[in-house]
Amino acid sequence: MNSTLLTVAPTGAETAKADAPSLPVTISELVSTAKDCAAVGAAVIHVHIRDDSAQPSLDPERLRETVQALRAETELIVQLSTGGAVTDSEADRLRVLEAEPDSASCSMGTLNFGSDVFLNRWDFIVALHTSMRDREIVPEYEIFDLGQLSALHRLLDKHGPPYGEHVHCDLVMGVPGGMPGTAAALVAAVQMLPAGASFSATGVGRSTLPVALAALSAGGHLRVGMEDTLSYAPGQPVESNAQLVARASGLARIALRPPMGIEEARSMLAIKDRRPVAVTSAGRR
Ligand code: KMH
Ligand code: ZN
Repeated sequence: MNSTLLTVAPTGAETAKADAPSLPVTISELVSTAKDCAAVGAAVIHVHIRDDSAQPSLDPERLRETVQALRAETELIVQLSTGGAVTDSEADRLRVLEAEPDSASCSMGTLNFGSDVFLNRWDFIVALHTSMRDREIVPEYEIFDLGQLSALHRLLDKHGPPYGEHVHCDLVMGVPGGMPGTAAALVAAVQMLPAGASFSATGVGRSTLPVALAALSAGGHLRVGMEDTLSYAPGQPVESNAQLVARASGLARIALRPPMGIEEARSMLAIKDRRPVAVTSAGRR
């Protein structure tokens, strides 16, 4: 792999706007963040939305509007979170797919999430996987712990490949309750990936840089953003999502695996093209 897929996760469901004023919570803040991040190398945006009071939301209408706005204003691959917040119901999380994103997350198991529980029952995982395939949405399998890779093998063996047939995982490391954000844990996870799968990695909090460096050296891709870390360096709060994407782009260039272009990312992940048709001087896109 000679380029690096960069995903930005700009918002998440856990941080309060009051604690991080640059957290994008409105559709226009999300679009503006998305443009800034695309300009410095992001190809995918992993989206959680907020309501009018900046609280996490899975409101179907707002999800649809958000997907449409990001698609209209950027070329980014739009990935909606089906993880939502730990308090969201399975029904609401499944309904996220009705907003017709390009991609959606599919968390591969239940884990302690700080002092909460992030519940992902087996039958719910199967429902997400099969509903995404029916709707031609590409899943990103979120892996928080090694056992969840066993669950992924079982899912693919019993229920077949995802839409587009390519398997892409995101190793979410350093969650209190999940696998640690270390090079050793990353190598163990990579060894358990299904054959032919690609992976990105995300180190939560202080594990952001160790995980990014380990992922690059293991041939993986990167996810960064304010969903995962609010500290750029000790004593230095993150200023913006684009600051984190720019740093990841720099690391990828140092590794001689520069940021992957959006078209290459669409092809690697086998994304269905839902963008409005653009006619350019070179013809139809
Ligand atoms: N907010 C976490 C409980 C996902 O986006 O799919 C779940 C999460 C994973 O962020
Ligand atoms: Zn998320």
